[in-house]
Amino acid sequence: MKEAIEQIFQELQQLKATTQSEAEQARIRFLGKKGEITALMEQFRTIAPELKREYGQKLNELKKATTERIEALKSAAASAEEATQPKQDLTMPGDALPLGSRHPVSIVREQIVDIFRKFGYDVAEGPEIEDDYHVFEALNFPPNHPAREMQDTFFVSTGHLNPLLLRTHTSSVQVRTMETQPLPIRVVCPGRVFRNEAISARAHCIFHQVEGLYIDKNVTFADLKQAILLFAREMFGPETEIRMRPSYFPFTEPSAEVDVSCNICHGKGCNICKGTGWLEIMGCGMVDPNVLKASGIDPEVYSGFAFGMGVERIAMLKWQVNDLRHYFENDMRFLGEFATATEV
Ligand code: 2U9
Repeated sequence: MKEAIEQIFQELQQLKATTQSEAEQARIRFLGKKGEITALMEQFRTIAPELKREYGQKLNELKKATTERIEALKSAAASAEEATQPKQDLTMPGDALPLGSRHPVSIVREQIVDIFRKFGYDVAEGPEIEDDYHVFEALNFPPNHPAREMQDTFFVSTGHLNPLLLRTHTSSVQVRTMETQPLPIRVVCPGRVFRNEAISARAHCIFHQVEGLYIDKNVTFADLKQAILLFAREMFGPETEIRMRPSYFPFTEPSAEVDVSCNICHGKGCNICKGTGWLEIMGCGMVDPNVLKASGIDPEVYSGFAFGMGVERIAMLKWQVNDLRHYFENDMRFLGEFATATEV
């Protein structure tokens, strides 16, 4: 028996297995029901009691060494097999990655800006945190105008002459353009604006505007009307008509609100246009002489027109979305609707 144990110890040294199944064969050979070590265990029961202690110890060592050796061979073979066999079926089609899409407000803002680019306008952007001068003072807002009140404007700093605030319109960018750029000026200014308003289906404290400004010699209200008509037809279709209603803004005189003919009912009256056949899309007017003067432009020589529109409002009309809040919630079900929406 002693020799048999020694012999197996020797064999263990030489034992090799290149696959897991070869390692399993070796386990069966030594430790299986009819295995060599199992047979020695059987034999052990019949040996003389004085040898039991010594042989028992040897046999236990042998069994332990064999088990460990076979386990080591098995795991080495498993890693080798894993390394040579592809884990996945590489011929399977891949999983499609979830694709993002442009936000509807970005789509419409870009569409508006592109139309004016085509008309020869430059694009300018400016700071969202502005000062009172560029948002109100230079735009002919009187010192006590209600838009300057805390209820309407988010102030960043107060208590001095020119407080910092979140811009309530992008007109401040046009003011900066007038201060720095040579005449004539033809510019559109897209951007985010902030108003201290309660959030509802029709209003939000953050929204986006595109404003425009054209200053040159002999710019007239007729030029303004033509520019807006061409824009409306590019944006809402070639059949679109516009109408202007008198309005008031501190920075323009005269001022107007612009409506486009309803592209849903074509003027017949529907629930989108509330039966009127018209949809309000923007405000506009001739730049007030005080605004030109404030930025060092002589109103006796130059004149200009300006306009402004809310991007969310245009997007609501375009896609018949009835609640402004959808544009701010980033619900993937809503945003997914615009995955391929690049055209009207
Ligand atoms: C300068 C001079 C004049 C920009 C203008 C409007 C009319 C207007 C509103 C539309 C909906 C703002 O988003 S809204 O709430 N805007 O009605 N904006 S004229 O006039 C300017 C701008 C800059 C130097």
